[in-house]
Amino acid sequence: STKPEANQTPPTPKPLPPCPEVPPGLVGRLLIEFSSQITLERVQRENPNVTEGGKYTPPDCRPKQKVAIIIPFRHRDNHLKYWLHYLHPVLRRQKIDYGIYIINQLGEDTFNRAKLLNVGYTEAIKDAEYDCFIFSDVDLIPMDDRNLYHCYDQPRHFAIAMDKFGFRLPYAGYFGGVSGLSKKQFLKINGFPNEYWGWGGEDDDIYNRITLNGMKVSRPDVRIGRYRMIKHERDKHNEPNPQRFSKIQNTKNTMRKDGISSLMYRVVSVKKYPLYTNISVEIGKPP
Ligand code: UDH
Repeated sequence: STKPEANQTPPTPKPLPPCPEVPPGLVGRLLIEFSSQITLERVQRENPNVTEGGKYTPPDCRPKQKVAIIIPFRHRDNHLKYWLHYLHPVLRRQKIDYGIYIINQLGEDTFNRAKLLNVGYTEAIKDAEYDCFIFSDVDLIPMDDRNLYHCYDQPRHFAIAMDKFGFRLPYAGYFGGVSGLSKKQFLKINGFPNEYWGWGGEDDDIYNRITLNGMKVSRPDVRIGRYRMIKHERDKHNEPNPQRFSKIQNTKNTMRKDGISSLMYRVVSVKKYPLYTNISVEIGKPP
């Protein structure tokens, strides 16, 4: 017949509209507690649209950015359960296109948070085309979903009002806990330092890198940037680094040679779990 067939070509899918600046489904202040036991099975059941490796894309709009969330990690499985339980629903409501990367330091040598974050950046861009990187400690849970986990015109500090600091910024140049940089911002500062072994100073070094490169830190309103930290004792092999005070005086001289440009490590395994991707790495030990 010559009659045109209505269903010959499959319908072209409607292009999704861009995601709105302010996601419509946010709830604001959240109730956060760490007394009930959480299982990963439950978290999985409650987040059915999160796909293998801990990835999510909003089904109903087109996000501007693709965000890699990078968590430095060793021996904190219980904290990770809470983090996944609270953050997956928040990130979904925020309509973020994201993937979760746990960067697990193998062995029992001194912990190195900033180097693990550099590893996370490097491994995430091998996995997908991310343009924003959010670096979060595993024990920090936002208390308000209006604190949007994407990147901004300037490097972002998210965790500005933690319970342990009386819900205030502890000092003007504080950049610890949860922070976010676009790919361009991250490369402009040569990533993070690799030479801060043990606790402390690496976040101040990153702050110095940002200001020395002509950028300034952007922050949410103090009523929105509130966080609960899961209480814990000091970890083994992450003692305060006595060199941190002198090292942060020297960022200007060290940042060009110590950073993403000098990063060395060995990936031992990459495992995609339902709620996150685990990357276990050897990063060496202090000289
Ligand atoms: N981290 C681990 N394993 C470790 C050490 C650190 O996963 O063994 C990661 C984790 O994501 C953690 C982050 O690195 O959230 C920062 O380390 P931290 O939690 O030790 O740092 P914070 O400043 O605590 O939160 C310092 C010790 C406080 C002791 C208080 C005792 N009352």
